[in-house]
Amino acid sequence: MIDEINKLAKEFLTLSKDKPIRIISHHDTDGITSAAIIAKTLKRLDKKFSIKILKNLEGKTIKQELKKPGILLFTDLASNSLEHFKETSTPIFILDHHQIDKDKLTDNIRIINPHLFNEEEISGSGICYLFSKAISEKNKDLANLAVIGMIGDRLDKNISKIAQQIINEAQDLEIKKGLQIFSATRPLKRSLEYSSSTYIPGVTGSSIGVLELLREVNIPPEKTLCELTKDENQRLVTAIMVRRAKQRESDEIIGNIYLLKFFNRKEDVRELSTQINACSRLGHPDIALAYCLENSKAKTQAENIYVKYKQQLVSALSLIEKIPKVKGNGFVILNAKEKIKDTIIGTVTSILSSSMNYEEGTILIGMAYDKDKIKVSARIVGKAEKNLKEILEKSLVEFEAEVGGHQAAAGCLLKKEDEEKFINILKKNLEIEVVKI
Ligand SMILES: [Mn+2]
Repeated sequence: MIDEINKLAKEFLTLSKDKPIRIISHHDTDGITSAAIIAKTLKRLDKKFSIKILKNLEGKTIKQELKKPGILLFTDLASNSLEHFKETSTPIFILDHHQIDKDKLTDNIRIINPHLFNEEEISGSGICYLFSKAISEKNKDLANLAVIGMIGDRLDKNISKIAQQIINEAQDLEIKKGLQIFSATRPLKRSLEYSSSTYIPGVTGSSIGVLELLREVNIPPEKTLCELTKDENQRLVTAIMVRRAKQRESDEIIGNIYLLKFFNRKEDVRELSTQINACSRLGHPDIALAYCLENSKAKTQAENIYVKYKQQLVSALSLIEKIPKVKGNGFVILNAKEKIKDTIIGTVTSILSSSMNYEEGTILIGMAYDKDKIKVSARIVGKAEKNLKEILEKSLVEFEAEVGGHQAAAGCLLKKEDEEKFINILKKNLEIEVVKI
């Protein structure tokens, strides 16, 4: 794959000579860091470029983009949209890691996707970094951004060889074992309350519960996870394990903590990644991008948005418990309608899937309105033995909607008028899925 990247980088430089470059990237942390890596690379070459960040890449957007002059470079998306490039002869560059339909590849598409090389998993930002390094070794400092993107896509559970190499090349990165509660560099009274990655019953989302827990283990609420003594850390781990006693064993509460110097302060990479994601999802991809490019005004803005995001998340979590649910054998449909923002319904459903409220194997379907559309997010509790993407695809045959994601986490955007009909079909398909197993 590396040889192919080198070749592609050369071609890119030749073909983009004297031409404006238009970068189109995905709106999650991996997509934003991908765009940031390319932006820095092109800036160093003194090239003209523009950046567009998209929630999802639609056929009509591609059509419009193809009419404009210049070179198109897609990062962290487009592998799923190859059919829209067949009517053009313009060279298209794609750096992506999403599922790809090889049959739809045409000669004008120049693409790097690990699935084409039978490579192990690597993030979009990781591929962009390798591309950038192929252009110049001087871009090695951009490995930090690739690490943030990798954590954003949660690829740190199973680190491939290439990903490990990128980690090794990152500067000022420190990795240590610890509780999977972020941020490890902020006061525990905050990080425990918002710890959506490790769900603690009675503590996550409850400031009173947090203070009770800290009093019980005799740890000052202002201390950060990184500042704890060995004893304090052990007491905290034990207390959390007790509260999670009923939890499934598959969830691990101890893991690697990535600390990276950002704006001259040591930061928890999971928090950076969540901040970038929050900014972008709440409608400010421009701020997210500028933040990655270490613009100090963007830093203040990003922090303010993040505070709002955390508040929204905590209130959405308590709200979702109260809305009426459609419960079936092995599945729960949570239709929040207009009560929860479409931008956070996926995160809320993810957090619920790691809480102990549902049995292992339960399929959770979160739904929320997005103007005249409905955002649907499917998650599974525990290990995924069912293919959520397939289930959604099967349920959407009659509708105009494209399914994104993969086996364990999938989603789509549906027309509001199809709400009832979709729920009925989905219910039937979920029942069938349960019978199958
Ligand atoms: Mn990605």
